[in-house]
Amino acid sequence: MKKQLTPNEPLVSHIFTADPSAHVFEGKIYIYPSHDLDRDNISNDNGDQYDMEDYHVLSIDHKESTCTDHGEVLHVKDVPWASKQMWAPDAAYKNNTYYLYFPARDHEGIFRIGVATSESPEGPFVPEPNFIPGSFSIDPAVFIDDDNRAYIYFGGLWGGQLEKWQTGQYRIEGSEPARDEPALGPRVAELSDDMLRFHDDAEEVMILDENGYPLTAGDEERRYFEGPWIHKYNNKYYLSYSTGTTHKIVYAVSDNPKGPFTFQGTILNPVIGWTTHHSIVEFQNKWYLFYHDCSLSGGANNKRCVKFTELEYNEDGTIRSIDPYHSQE
Ligand code: FUB
Repeated sequence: MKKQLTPNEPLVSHIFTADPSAHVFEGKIYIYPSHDLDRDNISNDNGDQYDMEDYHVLSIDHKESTCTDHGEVLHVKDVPWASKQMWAPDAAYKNNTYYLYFPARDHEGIFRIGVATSESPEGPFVPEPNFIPGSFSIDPAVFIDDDNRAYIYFGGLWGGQLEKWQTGQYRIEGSEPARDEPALGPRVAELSDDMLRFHDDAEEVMILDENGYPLTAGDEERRYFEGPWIHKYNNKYYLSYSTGTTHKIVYAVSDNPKGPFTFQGTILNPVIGWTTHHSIVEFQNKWYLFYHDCSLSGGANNKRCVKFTELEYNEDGTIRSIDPYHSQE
């Protein structure tokens, strides 16, 4: 299935898609999104309305300016450890292999992160029988640094259960810190050479304000909620993420892939719909933001569509804020 491309318009409209993770593989942009189903589920803070079952892979043919849907590449019924809710995935390439990282609830209802492999960026992907040991919560994002070391970032509040892991164990009663306490950060772990395990235990990523203090849990305009993404620009590491309750994509910068990161500003102002989720990729010397909104369904929070737009830097390395519904400048 192919569709003509226009910036800020849905990449595809024959299915609902969300949470786009974009990468350049084999000279094309491949997008690994969630696949929202056209169902009307109960809606709550636990995220039950996001009842996804499978993944499709999309790719952009720059010359023809079309987007292709390569079809279903992995279904929950083929993942032995997973029961439901195939949420935001990401992909990586190493060892002549394409890896698809994805969160889902296990048979106890706890979110874990799994990995599946393929010889092709288009899939299909074959899952490992078990989730990655030591993994938890949602929204994996994998970054391979210039030295070929790979890092996985993950974690999301509320439905994503991150606040339930504060002791290092899953505690059902775990809740967000008080508003004046440090906010919870995403987690990061270096991946093993085979990309199938954590090389060491996951650590919490610190996000600091302009005075070097951790952002607080009550600072909802800036604190981490879900959807981490890492990219490198001019030798600095940029961690971008959703603020959840204030519906923005913001970013922080560090000299080290594990942080601490210093908060910088907003990349994307709120879109139509509750969630916001993105990725950033460089292609042919331009930078692009992939994101989603709920415009295709007329605002249904669980029926989203993936879009893209150009992303621009200022001379000092800061990113120009994007208003999703007005052209830049
Ligand atoms: O798509 C389900 C969840 O919604 C994702 O995992 C979050 O990042 C949010 O976009």
